[in-house]
Amino acid sequence: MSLSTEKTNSLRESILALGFDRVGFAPALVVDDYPRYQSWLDAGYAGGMEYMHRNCCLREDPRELLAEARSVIMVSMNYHWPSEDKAVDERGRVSRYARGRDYHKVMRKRLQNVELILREEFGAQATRVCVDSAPLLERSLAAAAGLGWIGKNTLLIDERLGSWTFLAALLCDLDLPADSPVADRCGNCTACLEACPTQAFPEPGLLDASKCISYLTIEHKGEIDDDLAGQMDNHIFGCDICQEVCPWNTKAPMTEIEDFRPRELVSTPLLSELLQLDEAGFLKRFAGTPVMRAGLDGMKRNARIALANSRRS
Ligand code: B12
Repeated sequence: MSLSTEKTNSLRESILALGFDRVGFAPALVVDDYPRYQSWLDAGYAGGMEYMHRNCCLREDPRELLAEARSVIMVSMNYHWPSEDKAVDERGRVSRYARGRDYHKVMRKRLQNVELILREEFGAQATRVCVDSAPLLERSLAAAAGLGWIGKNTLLIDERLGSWTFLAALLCDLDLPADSPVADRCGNCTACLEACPTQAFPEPGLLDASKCISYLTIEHKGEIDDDLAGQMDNHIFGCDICQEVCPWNTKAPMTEIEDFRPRELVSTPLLSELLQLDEAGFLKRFAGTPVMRAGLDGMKRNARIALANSRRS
């Protein structure tokens, strides 16, 4: 079913009114970038993220997730809060996206409200909410839906919001008019590629996740090679370096979403305190935030590395 222009505009407005910063539509068709994904896997750049290999072909076409899908509604949300200066006093640094309430929960709830509106007011009969964990190439789809361009650091960059955004998708059986992609505005800038302490970008727009501090601190299981650990400074969960140096992020507005307000005990914890935590203490401090993903053992490993790095410098 296709919608009139008037109806389409009213749908966009309803979605933005639910607290999303941007919305765009892409057709639910084969994703052009899929071969890039396949070669990324083949090159071993997914490191130990076995789940990226599992069901990998589902990412080729959103209709693998919802057979009736005709359109993909892509949304983004700004999570940019002012950040403290580089942490001192043997404190660790948690990346900005993980300092407040888990975005999976925040976005899913809001998209479920969009889902209701689509069904009740716009006649959709088949819908599916996808926040991060579904096998969907969110950045490719967001770029196709005109939400920004894919930068050399592989992040989706929005001219107004920079890259401090979360992405999510809602698949539906309505025929929505596709938005146009925006032009790549990275130009000759290579700040992100040069700033990466572990040289995790073999080329612009390509990330070797097995070297990325974000991967090492969040997804990697077991010990971390000394060479890489020595470059991790005090990053104990995720890394923002390739975003912090991006000129498009210097003027990015702050978010007004209270859920993303950094929690004091989460953002820059004392490393010695982390090393003392038991499961109950870990839960008390990090429940409801993305940090839960690393688990207590992962966070203690990261804290040990950060402490060793701070004592060496
Ligand atoms: C696995 C994963 C990771 C891995 C691997 C990251 C990576 N670059 O692949 C690790 C753990 C390292 C990671 C780190 C981070 N992640 Co992450 N991650 C994902 C996840 C689950 C899948 C990404 C994926 O498929 N990677 C495989 C590669 C090959 O795909 P890709 O980078 O998306 O690239 C595709 C397209 O962008 C396109 N493409 C890429 N470059 C170019 C260039 C050109 C010219 C063209 C034409 C196309 C093109 O082709 C690729 C194949 O389709 C997505 C959620 C999702 N379902 O998509 C979140 C996601 C990408 N992550 C996100 C975030 C916030 C982060 C971190 C900032 C967190 C942090 N602070 O530590 C870092 C950023 C590191 C970085 N520079 O990417 C956000 C990004 C939001 C945004 N504005 O871009 C996402 C979308 C989650 C979300 N729902 O908001 N992540």
